[in-house]
Amino acid sequence: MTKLSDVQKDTFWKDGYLIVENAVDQNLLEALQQEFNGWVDESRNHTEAFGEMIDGRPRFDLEAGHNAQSPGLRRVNSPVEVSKAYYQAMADSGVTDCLADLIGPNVKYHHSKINSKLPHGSTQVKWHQDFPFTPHSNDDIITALLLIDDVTVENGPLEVIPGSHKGDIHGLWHDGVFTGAVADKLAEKCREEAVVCTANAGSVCLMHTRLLHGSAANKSDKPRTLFITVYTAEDAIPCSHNPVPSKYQGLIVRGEETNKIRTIAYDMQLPQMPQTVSFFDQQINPE
Ligand SMILES: O=C(O)CCC(=O)C(=O)O
Repeated sequence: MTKLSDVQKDTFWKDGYLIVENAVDQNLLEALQQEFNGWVDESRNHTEAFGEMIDGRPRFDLEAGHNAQSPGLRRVNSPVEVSKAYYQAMADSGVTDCLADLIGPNVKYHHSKINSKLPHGSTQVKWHQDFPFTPHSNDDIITALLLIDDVTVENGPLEVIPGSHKGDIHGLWHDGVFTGAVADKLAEKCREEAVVCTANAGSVCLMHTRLLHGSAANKSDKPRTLFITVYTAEDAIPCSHNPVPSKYQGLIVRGEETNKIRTIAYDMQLPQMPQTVSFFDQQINPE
């Protein structure tokens, strides 16, 4: 099913991102919200990261200061493996239709996660591009950020640099250390030029894998939860390990399998695999 107009598609390729309202229907949105609230409640029974992904690392990540009264569930890895609602949003929803319109007809799933910023939490995301975390043979790769809560300027919205997907690939290694973030000087420039992406719950922000982006801490009384799914063209073949491995990696969500590989020219240093539950640790305590 076609979801995007020609104007929307042109905007995506020009700016490197596009916000689409009402990407999932109200019933699915409510199911996604309820599921996440259930996980937040469950996290009250834990004092450290819990659950298990297919590679043995924890599925649920807690931020510093988390406790039963004031839970700090900041990351759920691969929620599609433990929730029908999240699986549906990934595999067959308006979001999937948007992906087919942009990098289709043949589209496959790479990985997914939930990033949550609870009220007045400290979690922030430093400036980076996604491609150096997940290099592939070509860059027809989109990160779809589905808003589970309304996102405002106060609650830690995504910030982007329009058009930056057409520029260089910026390294995430500095002086031999993988920081998961661009160099400080570039980050400073990004903060000056940033465009803030706000929208209502149920909207999706579609972001090209080479777009520079980051986000600040949540300074508000409202949570900011995003369901983030990375999709690739079917002929984009991974060149490194999946940072969030999933039994569904490679699932064809639209179109068909062609068994072809398409390449573009670039060079970059391979990423460092996260040793702990999420890339937040790589950015905060680089090794
Ligand atoms: O959670 C956020 O605000 C940003 C997410 C992000 O940077 C990413 O998924 O690459």
